[in-house]
Amino acid sequence: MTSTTNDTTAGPGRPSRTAVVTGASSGIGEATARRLAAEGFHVFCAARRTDRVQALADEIGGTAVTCDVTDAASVAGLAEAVGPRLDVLVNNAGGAFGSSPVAEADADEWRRMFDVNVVGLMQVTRALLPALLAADDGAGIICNVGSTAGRIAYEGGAGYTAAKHGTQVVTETLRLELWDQPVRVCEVAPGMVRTDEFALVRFDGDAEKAAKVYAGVAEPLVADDVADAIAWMVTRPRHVNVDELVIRPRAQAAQHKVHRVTSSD
Ligand code: 8X3
Repeated sequence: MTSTTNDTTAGPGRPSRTAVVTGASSGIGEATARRLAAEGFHVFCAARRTDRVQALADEIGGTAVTCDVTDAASVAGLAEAVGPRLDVLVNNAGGAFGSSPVAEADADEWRRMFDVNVVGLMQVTRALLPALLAADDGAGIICNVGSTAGRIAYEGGAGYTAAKHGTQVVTETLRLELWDQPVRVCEVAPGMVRTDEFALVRFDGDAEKAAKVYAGVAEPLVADDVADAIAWMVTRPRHVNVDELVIRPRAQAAQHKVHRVTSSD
């Protein structure tokens, strides 16, 4: 784990509110880090790709932390970099790997999905909870980035939907377990969001397959839309807990009901 900051000192010059965003190297994580910085947070930008989080942290005046959420030692390093107090944790690191039907599923892909979407989220939460409980005025908040895939099933999606159902259930469990503690627990569950990497990673770099996910959809959500929702959720007054927020593009009424305009229409 390495961390570098543009401003390591507390006090004048350093914003009083702090946020950690995991998976900050691209997509929703990157957009959320930018947005929270614009809202006045000092953002710890955590991800495996050092060059990317460093460039982002340099740009937004935050702290870059090289961190693999699936690795306990790496997560311990993140907690060390953050220190004793934290206001906001956005557990965004996650992803989909593969789209095979269950009958042809790859166990390693499934393990990777459970590892990053569920175990990683748990490890980061466990490590940073003491700091969140020490946030000023009991205003600490955890926002887990789930998915509409955590609410339904679809063919070829079982490994990912099972993992994202896991994200949802862990969030709910955590809220029950922390009911009397000064910290809030919420989940944002996005539907179709067009990012540079999500579909490309899922289809192992196959750009044609990835493009088909968004084919004919004039306006899928973009990462900034989700960042906007997250920023709203984590900046509510401290007595307000937005349990879960499902956000989709207008064109997507459900996973299987997407309005697509193709050239043959
Ligand atoms: C992404 C939503 O529809 O690709 O989390 O499963 S979907």
